[in-house]
Amino acid sequence: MEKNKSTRRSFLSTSAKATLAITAGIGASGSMNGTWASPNTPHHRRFDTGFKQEPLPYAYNDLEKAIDAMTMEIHYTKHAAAYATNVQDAAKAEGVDTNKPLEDVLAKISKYSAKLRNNGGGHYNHELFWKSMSPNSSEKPSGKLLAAIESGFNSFDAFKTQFGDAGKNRFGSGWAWLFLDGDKKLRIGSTPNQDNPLMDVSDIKGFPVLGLDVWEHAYYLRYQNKRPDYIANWWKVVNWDFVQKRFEAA
Ligand code: MN3
Repeated sequence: MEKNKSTRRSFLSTSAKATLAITAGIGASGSMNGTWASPNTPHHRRFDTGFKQEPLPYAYNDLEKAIDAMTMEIHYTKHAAAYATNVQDAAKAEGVDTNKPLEDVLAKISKYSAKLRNNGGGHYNHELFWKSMSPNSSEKPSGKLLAAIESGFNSFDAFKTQFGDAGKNRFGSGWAWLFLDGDKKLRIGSTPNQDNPLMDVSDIKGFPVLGLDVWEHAYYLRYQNKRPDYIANWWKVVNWDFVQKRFEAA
């Protein structure tokens, strides 16, 4: 595998044509797990999102520490699946090339319909959300990400409080975010509905590294009105390895 990759790299350096072909191939797959990017591709493009729903990376009952199996199943197979179907419909109706990353559309979402905004955001946010959780959470970041969190928010606990408050104080439905702003500085914020920091219409702008769904459909069966209890338990399932990869790629 490693040998393959370096062969590809040296081949590329001598062939602009091949660069184009392979770049196009990556775009078409919409893979968030790609391990290669062209020299002109920003590193975070490795996390590009396609328009189709990807498989859940664990079982519905794997996150019981924080989220019950029925909530996971309904959330993934009904709510998130509907966003995926509807974003494809809207993209088709509005002439959007679905072989290109969804991120490209979100960056200029003001030019498109409310249907594309709501479902494009909904699809992107949930694809990120599933990957941001794991049954084998370390419950704490490490390395450069931990250092950046500690320097940005004083301590990991202070960060958790501030992020949790962003979720608790979001009136109605929306998301809490940890994101990198244009200066690559970590920031906390929240967005209403299915908006996110990639959107040109968003009050907060940047590259999302971690997002928390605070819509009632994400927690109501177990927690009812107690959103703060859901948020407190959610830290037990955060996939810090994934968050760290996004942070380091941005
Ligand atoms: Mn949701």
